[in-house]
Order: sequence, then structure tokens, then C-alpha cells
Amino acid sequence: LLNPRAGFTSVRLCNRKGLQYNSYICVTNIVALFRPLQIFINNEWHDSISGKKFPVFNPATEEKICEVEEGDKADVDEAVKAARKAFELGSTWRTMDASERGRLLNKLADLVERDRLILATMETVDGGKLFSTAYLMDLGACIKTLRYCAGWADKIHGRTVPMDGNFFTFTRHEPIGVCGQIIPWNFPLVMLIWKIAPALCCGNTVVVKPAEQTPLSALYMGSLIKEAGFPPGVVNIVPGFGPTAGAAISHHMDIDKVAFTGSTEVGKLIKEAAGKSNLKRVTLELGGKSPNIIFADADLDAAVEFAHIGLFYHQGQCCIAGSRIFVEEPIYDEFVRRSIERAKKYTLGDPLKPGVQQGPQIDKEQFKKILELIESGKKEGAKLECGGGPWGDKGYFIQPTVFSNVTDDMRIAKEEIFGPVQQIMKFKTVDEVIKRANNTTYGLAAAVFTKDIDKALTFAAALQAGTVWVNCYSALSAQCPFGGFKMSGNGREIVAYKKYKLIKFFQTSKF
Ligand SMILES: *[C@@H]1O[C@H](CO)[C@@H](O)[C@H](O)[C@H]1NC(C)=O
Ligand SMILES: *[C@@H]1O[C@H](CO)[C@@H](O)[C@H](O)[C@H]1NC(C)=O
Ligand SMILES: CC(=O)N[C@H]1CO[C@H](CO)[C@@H](O)[C@@H]1O
Repeated sequence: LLNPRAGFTSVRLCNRKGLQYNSYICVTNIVALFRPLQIFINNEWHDSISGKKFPVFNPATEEKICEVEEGDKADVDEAVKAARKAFELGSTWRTMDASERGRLLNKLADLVERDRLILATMETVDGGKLFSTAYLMDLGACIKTLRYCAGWADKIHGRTVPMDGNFFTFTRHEPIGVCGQIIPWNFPLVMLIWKIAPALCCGNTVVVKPAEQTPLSALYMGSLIKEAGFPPGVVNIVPGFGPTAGAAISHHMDIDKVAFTGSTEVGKLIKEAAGKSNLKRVTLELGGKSPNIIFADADLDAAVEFAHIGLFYHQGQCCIAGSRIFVEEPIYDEFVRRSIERAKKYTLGDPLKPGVQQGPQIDKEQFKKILELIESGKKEGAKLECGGGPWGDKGYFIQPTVFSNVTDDMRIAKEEIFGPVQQIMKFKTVDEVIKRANNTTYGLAAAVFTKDIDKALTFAAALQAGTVWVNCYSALSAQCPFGGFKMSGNGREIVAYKKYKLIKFFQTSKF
């Protein structure tokens, strides 16, 4: 793949411990990396039944990278058939030792590690993610999550229950069955692994639909899954669109569980489809408008930096983005001043290039939506401190933007922006800020910055969110389940995909 005649760029990466990686990325011959481009069913590559394909674009250049086979209902049906067959009692997968499932997941982790450079390059070219972030953070998280779940495979234990009467009861933990998994475009590979690894470690089979914006790394994973030695049909990957392939998965009568990461609007459609079809189990990880509360006694340098990263990471395209920053009155002006200074430091550009700190938004639709919300902020009376418009003459770049003087009723304080746009609000009392922080339909994450442990614990209890960070933001790891409250979804990611039955024995005598 690394053809020496093609143009290379040398990239030096540094992680927080100062370790350096020297890597070479082929930039002119990049399209050659993107193989295969078909639907993956039964460990084989297929064209779409309809004959349709769809284009995939590089958001930094707006250029078409390649075309991918477009799966819809007919292809999902084939994938489900393969997954069902692989899940049958007596199949290779069902009779495999649990420790062997763990070994396969570890083998897959090894292959992802081997091809880390290729996968990180795909995430960058296809999804606009900074190469250094993709290589270190995204691929790092993928490998760790695969290994974490590999370790779980042979440690899925049940319980014994001291039931009244002459009964002995134990639980038998089993895989759920065929699982449909619908992946978002903001973390294409991490979200894919977060979904397939906890399903596979328990012995489920899966039908995965990557986002139409970012299907390439998922398809590459298909080739690694086959190489690792997973039996045919255990993992099936159907690239396509939400209203066709995604809807086919959520309505399918032979899918036992659907897991989705994406918007609250689509999450509602999926839950409805599950209800109207076979009442399949549903796990949803949806939008957020997470509050980040900064008290005057906080370490100001740390609070400014975490609030900044908590919002601007990956161009603001994170469901956990801390997009409502409440700052206590005495430090408000200083916090705003430092936040503007921080946001102005960016170098925007092609995310493959070394030194670039901010890449493009994913596509034109998101780009336009973000600019429209920025306009609404200006109109509704927020103070635009910096940024506020597009950047460059091609690609979907938006200047890092900071709004101060934001009030709770403004659209930028209520709607998920999913872009590099920071909202800073002022508060005076503890009671007031708890009410305001919770006054949203979302409940994904929240943070509080204070040196007062009593305040920290009060907020940890009062904030309605699936994760509450204290004096930090965005801390995530394979060991911690992830998910939200309220309209940010239900269920948790990186938890075993299993169900259990109670098995009750009658004993004629009691001891
Ligand atoms: C802040 O907003 C209020 C109205 O919400 C307005 O009266 C005031 O002038 C604004 N201040 C600044 C500095 O923009
Ligand atoms: C909640 O927000 C709405 C506007 O979105 C506002 O009318 C209401 O007063 C707020 N409630 C509290 C307790 O802040
Ligand atoms: C909208 C909402 O959920 N508001 C809640 C926020 O938190 C306070 C205090 O915990 C509740 O009383 C509100 O109902």
C-alpha cells in the first residue's frame, strides 16, 4: 500500500508521555487504500442487489474519494439470514469455547494494531478527523476496547438465587441473538468497535450499518474480521442510508436487538420501529447539550482548558460536547477572556497535514446547519467574541467561535450545534445553576469544576446526566460503560450483549 513512487508525507506524532511515532502517509495515492468497497456478508464481498452505489467524499477538499455499494432492505435481509444461520444452535460460533471468542477478539486487536496507519488515514480522509487524533486517540481506543472485551468473553458468570420453598435456582447468561448496529459518522471506527466487541464477546452475531458519510474504515474492518478467523456470518457489514438500510434493520422481524448512535430524532424512529415490529431490544446513544459548571474556586487554567477541549474536540462533533458553559459571576469576565484567547490559537487546514489543529465539518448539511445556528446566536443578542463564519475557499471549515452573554432561551443554548461553537453563560447561586443545568430534554453528560468537595458531590447527585465529570471533561475509557439519561438515550455502551434465564430445580427435601 505504501507505494514509494507515490507522494509521501512524513508525520511525527507525540503523545502526552512524549513518546514519538514516525509514520509515513501516502497522500497522492490515497484512493488505492480504499478497498474493498462492497457489502460484507458471510465473509464474502457482494455488489448491492439493487445495483446502486453511493459516492464518498473528503470533507476537507469536497472531492469524491470513491463509490461504495449501496445496501438497502434486500441486502439487509441477506445479511440477517447469514447472521441468523451463524447464530443457530450447533453452529461453529455457538459451539466455540468462550476463550476462543476472546482469542479471536485479541487477534482482531492485533490486526487493527498492525494496520493502524491505514485505518487512521481512512478516518482522516473520509471523516475529516485530524490524523494525529485518529492515530493516537481513535485507534488507541479501538484496540483497548477490543482487548477489554476479549478478556470478558470467558468471564460471563451467572448467579445462584436462594428461592423460597424447596427450589434451587441459577441464572444462565446467553447471547441476545442477531444484533443490528447503526454507527454514526463522528467516530466511525470507535463506535463500530464499541458496538461489535461487546456483542461478539458474548457470542451474538451482528449486522452493522456504517454511516453513509464514513463507510470506509468499517469495510476495511470486514477484511480484518475475515483474516482474524471469525466464522462466516458472525459479522456482516451493509453500507447504506438511514431511511433504507437503517430502517430495514430497525423494522426487521428477525433482529433481536438494535443499537444506534446518532440524533434524538432518529432514535425516536428506531424505538418506534422496534415497537411496531418484534419489540426488539433497543440501545440508544443520542444527542446532548451538556452543562459544564465552573465555580469561582476552581483551578481556572484547568477549567478553561477542559472547557475548551470539551467543546472543540473533533470540530465540536461530539455528542458529549460541553456546549452550555455556566461560569460563576466573579470569574466570568476572566474566563471569557481566556477562552477567546485559547480559541484563537488554531491552525485550520487539511487534517492529514502535520501541524493542523482543526479540520473540516463532516458535510455541507452540517456546515450549513452550524452557520445558521451561529446567525441565530447573533440575532438573539449573544455577543460574538471570535470566529462566526466559514474558513477557506474549499472544504467545510468553520472558524472556532465563542459566544458570551448567552441566555438560556437562545437557540444556541438549547439546540445541539455539533460544531466548533462555544456558549458561555453567567450564574450566581448553586440552586439557580442546578435548575438551569437540568432544564433541558437531554441528559448525556455534565461537568463541575470546584475545589470544594461538598459542592462537587452535591452536583454529582443533582445533575441529570449519564456521566458527571469533576474537574475534568471527556474522560472516557473501555472500562466505563457510556450512555445517557432523558432524551440522550437508554442503555449503555461497552456492556455485555446478553440476556439471562432463571433455571429452577425442585428438590424433594430441604437441607
Ligand atoms: C448582553 O445581553 C443583553 C440582553 O440579553 C444586552 O442588553 C447587553 O447589552 C449585552 N451585553 C453585551 C456586552 O453584549
Ligand atoms: C427552562 O427553560 C425555559 C426556556 O427554554 C424557560 O422558559 C424556563 O423558565 C426555564 N426554567 C428554569 C427553572 O430555569
Ligand atoms: C427539566 C428538568 O428535568 N428539570 C429538573 C432539573 O433538576 C431539578 C432539581 O434536581 C428538578 O426539579 C427539575 O425537574
